[in-house]
Amino acid sequence: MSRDTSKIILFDVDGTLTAARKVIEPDMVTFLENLMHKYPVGLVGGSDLAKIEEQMGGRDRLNMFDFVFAENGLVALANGEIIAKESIQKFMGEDKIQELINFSLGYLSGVKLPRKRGTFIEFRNGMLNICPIGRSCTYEERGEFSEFDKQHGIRTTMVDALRKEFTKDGLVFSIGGQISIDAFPTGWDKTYCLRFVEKDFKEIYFFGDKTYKGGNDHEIFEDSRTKGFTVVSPEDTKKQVCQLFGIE
Ligand code: M1P
Repeated sequence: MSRDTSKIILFDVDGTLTAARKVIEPDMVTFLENLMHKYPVGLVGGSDLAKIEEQMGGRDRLNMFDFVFAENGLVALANGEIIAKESIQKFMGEDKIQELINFSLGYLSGVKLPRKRGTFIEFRNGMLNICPIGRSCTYEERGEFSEFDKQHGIRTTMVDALRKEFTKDGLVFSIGGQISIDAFPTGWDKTYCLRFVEKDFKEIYFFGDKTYKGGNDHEIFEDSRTKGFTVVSPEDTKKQVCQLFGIE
């Protein structure tokens, strides 16, 4: 059976193909393998490449996708090969980066939480990931923070403070997952990855769970180049894709 290469289907990772920061389930792998016999498929994650690789169950699994866009596409792979990499360090310069890091650490030093762990700022290729509880928390502690955050708006309040301070410098702040805030230059949201596919595909489908304003799927979901779909879980993703593409 030949593939319909006029279309590409892009998927967010956390909450769309997997549970938050969890490894993909075997039935989802089978589903995607079958889908890839029919259409090109790509991943668009906010996380860095190492985390997406881990969630897909290893490098071989990752390489089966036509495209993998880590950090919103700032690290871009086609058929397992890196085709582009963008650097926030180059874009912002050392002084501004330190200003952002110092402000964030200063802000977090005044925040009391049920628990704090380590790695409050993760420096990636194309973004800084700011995490009030610290990225080295356990899965249980992650869940606990997420509930606390829902009640106390820790991240939304911090995003307001960051926006007040750094919007003038062309930085945006987005709540992508359960425990952290992504910081990157304007335009380096998930729409960034579209430059790698817009010329070759007539239709670009996108499925994501955080498509609401402020969520990290919002911009690509709304973009005129994509047909965007909101899902509520990996199960819902399968259901919607099957309905849309007439798959049994
Ligand atoms: O779902 C994408 C997000 O995944 C992680 O978020 P958290 O650890 O907060 O659940 C991070 O890698 C984040 O950068 C990313 O947007």
